[in-house]
Amino acid sequence: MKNPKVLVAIVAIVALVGGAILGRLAGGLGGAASLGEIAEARGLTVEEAEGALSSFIAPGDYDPYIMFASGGHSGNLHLVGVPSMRLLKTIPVFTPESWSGYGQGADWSETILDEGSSDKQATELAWGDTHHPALSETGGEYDGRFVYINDRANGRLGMVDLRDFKTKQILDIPNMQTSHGGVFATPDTDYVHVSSMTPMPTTEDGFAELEDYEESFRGMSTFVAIDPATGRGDLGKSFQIELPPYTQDLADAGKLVSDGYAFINSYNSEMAVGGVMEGNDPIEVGASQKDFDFLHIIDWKKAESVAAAGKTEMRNGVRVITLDTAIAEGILHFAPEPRSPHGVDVDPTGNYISVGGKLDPNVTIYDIELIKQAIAEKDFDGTDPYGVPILKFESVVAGQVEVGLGPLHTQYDGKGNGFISLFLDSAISKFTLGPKAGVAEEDAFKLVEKIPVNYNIGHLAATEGDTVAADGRYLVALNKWSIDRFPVLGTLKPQNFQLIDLEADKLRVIADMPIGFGEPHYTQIIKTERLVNAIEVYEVGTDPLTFEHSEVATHAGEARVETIGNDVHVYMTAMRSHFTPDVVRVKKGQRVLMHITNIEETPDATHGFGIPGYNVELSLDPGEVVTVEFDATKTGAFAFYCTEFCSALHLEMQGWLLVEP
Ligand code: K7E
Ligand code: CUA
Repeated sequence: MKNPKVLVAIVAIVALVGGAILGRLAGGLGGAASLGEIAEARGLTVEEAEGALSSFIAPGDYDPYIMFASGGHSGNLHLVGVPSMRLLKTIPVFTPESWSGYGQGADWSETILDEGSSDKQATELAWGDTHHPALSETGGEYDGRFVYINDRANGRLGMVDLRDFKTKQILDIPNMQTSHGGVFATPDTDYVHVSSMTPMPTTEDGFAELEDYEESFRGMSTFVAIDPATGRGDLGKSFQIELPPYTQDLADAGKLVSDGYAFINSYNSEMAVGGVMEGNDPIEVGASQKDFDFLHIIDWKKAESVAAAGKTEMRNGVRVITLDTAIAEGILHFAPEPRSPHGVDVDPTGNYISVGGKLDPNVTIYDIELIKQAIAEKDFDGTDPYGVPILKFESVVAGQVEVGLGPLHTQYDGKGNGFISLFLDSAISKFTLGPKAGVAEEDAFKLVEKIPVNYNIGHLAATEGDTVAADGRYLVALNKWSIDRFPVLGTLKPQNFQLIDLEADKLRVIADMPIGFGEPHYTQIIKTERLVNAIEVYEVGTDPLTFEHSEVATHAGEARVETIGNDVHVYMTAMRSHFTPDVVRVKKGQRVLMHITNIEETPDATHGFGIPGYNVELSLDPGEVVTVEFDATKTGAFAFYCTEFCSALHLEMQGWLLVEP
C-alpha cells in the first residue's frame, strides 16, 4: 500500500460502517476491506469517502429533499435532489423552451408568456432573470402548493403550480420596472411580496431626467394578493407601498412574533445615478459613501387595512399607498444598517433579523421586540430626507458578530445558529443567535466556525431554512465562480453548488454540482414528502391551464377535421403509436388550429408533436390537451412526427401536413 492516507481511509471506513451494513458488505463484496480497496483505487481521503457516503442516493431511491433553484438569466427554475445533487427537472418560466413545448406553439403557454408582457414593456419579452424562488406556506411551513419566482430584469412574478409543475402565470407588476426584494410569501401565502430594485420615474410616460432623480423616481414594495385555490396573483386585490428612491434590495417576511412585518434592505441611500462621462462619480463609488443605509421595516398588516380603508391612489390598476401616507400611517420605519447591505433574513423563531453589509465585516442582528418597542416609544434619530422616521441603531440591534469579508445572505438551522455567505472571503461563517433562539446568554452572538467554499459565494440555502421548521440537515452554497474546479470546457464556466452536511462534527464541503445552465441566485429546499399535490397524469382531456376538461378535448373515436370559414380545426388524438388523423390537408392561407389530446392514461406515456419548418414543438403529457395555431403560409408536404421516443414504433408515429397551393 503506497498511499498512507488510504490506509487511514480503510480503517476509518471500516469504523464508519455499522454492524448490519458490515455484514452485508462482507457477504456481498467479500469483506469490508473492499470499500477500502475502492477508496484506494480512487485515491479518496477518509473525508472524501465519508462525504460520498453521506450524499449518495442509491439508484432508484429518492432524495429526501428537493431544491428549487432559480436559473438566473436562463429564465428558468431547476429542481435538484438533495443530498444527491442530481438535476431532476427544469421548468421554463420566462423563456420559451422546446422540450416542454413552452411558448413553442402551445396556446396555453403562449398565453402565459403573452400576458407576461404588458404595455409596461417596450416589446414582447422572451427572457427573464430569475433570482428568488418562494415556496408557498401555510402556518409558516412549506405546503407544497405553489412556487413563485421573480424576474429581476423586468419587474415580473412567475407562478408554478406544484400539481403539474408548470408555469401558470406571469404577472407583469405595474409601477415597477425591476423586481428583486423577495420573493417571499407571507406565512399563510395571503400575499407574495416583490419590491423594485432600481427606482423608476413615477411620471405618466415613465420618463424623468436623472437630475430630477430625488423628486421623480420612487421604489415600490408590492404585496401581490394570492388566490388560495389557483395560486394566481390578483392585481385588483394587491397593494403597493411607495418608497424613497434608494435601491431596495433583498427582503424577507416576519414570522411568528414578527408576523405582519416585512423587511427590505436598501443601498445607495446616497441616490447616486452615475454619469462618469458627465463628470459624476461612477455609481459604485457614489453609492458607497455613507456608513449606514436603511433597513426598511414595513407593517404590512397596517398597510393592508390602510388600503382597505381606501387611503390609496389607483395607478395602472393597483392601489398605491403613497410615501406620505405610509409615513403618516406609521407603515414605514427605517433602522440604520451598516454599509451597502445585501441580504436580510428572519430566523425561524421570528425574533431575529440578520443583515449582511457587503462593505462591513459584521453580521448585524436586529430584534423585533426592540423594533416594536422603539416604534411605540418613537425612539427616533430624526428622519431621512423624505420624512421616514429612523429608529436608533443601538435601540434595535441585539448583537453584531464579526464574520469576515463581504457578508451577504444568512440561513438558519433552527438550532440557534446562523450561516452567512462571505463573497469576498469565499467562505461561510457559522454564528450563534441570542437567547430568544434558545442560545445561552454567554454563548450568544459568537462566531462558531468558518469554512471555505469554491468560490465567491452568493446565496446559500439550508433545508427548509426560510421557514419556522428549519431542520438543520444540509446547507448548499451557491458559488459564482468555479475557476479551477472542473475541466476547461471553453470560456464560459459553470456556477458551482456545494453541499455541506450540517450534522457532521466539522463543517466541510462534501459534493460539488456544476451548474452549466444559468446563474442560480437563490434556492429553497423543501422536504420531498411535502410535495403531496404532485400528480403523475392528467385525467384524459385536461386543459393544463385550468385543470378542467377542455372544450376541445378529443377522445378515442372522436378525431375529425372541421372547416369554419378560413379556419381548419383538427381534432387529433395521440396514442402509442399513432396520431389520428395522420394526414391533414389544408390550403395555403388557411388558419390551422390543431387540438391534440394525448389519450394515454399511463404515467410517463408522453408524446411530442413537431412540424418541420413551422416552428411548432409541443409536449403532450398523458391526458393533456394542447391547441397549436398557425397560418399555413408555405405550401408543401410537411412530415410531422412525435418528438418523444414513446414506444417501439415511435419512429412510425408520424404523419403529413399537406399545404396545397
Ligand atoms: Cu444576492 Cu438577486 Cu439574491 Cu444574487 S441576489 S447573489
Ligand atoms: Cu409518440 Cu413517439
